[in-house]
Amino acid sequence: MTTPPTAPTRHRAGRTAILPVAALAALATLAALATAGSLWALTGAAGASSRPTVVKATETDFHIALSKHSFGPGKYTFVAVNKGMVTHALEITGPGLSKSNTKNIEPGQRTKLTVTLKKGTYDVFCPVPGHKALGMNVNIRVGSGTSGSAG
Ligand SMILES: [Cu+2]
Repeated sequence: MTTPPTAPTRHRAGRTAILPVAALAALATLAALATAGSLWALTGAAGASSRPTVVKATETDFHIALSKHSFGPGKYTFVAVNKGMVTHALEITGPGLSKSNTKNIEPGQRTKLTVTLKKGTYDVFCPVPGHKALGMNVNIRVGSGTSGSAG
């Protein structure tokens, strides 16, 4: 007494079996294009989400002043501005960083340095010989979002 509800779909299944080879080739091309398109979209999205935070590092003789004091993990672009009378540069050392430094910055010039900071303590200093000892040295602590009290 019961009639199977899926009976009409059998006709469609029969038709797909006689699709020409050309149509199958077209489908394969479409699939390839779709894959390429989604990959492109993924890389595009990743690039937009990792826009670095800009931190100004003003260098004088012999001090470094940062425009930001509370750091969370992420990408940062340090803009080192030499407002002193002698040549300076900027170097950052810490977790995950190796040889992250700018070239020499002449008085009045500025240079950018983009780094990815992880949780931990970093050293921001001037690598010109002698300058770090003269006071061009700032330690920054990268926390997990909550900023502690500055000692
Ligand atoms: Cu210096």
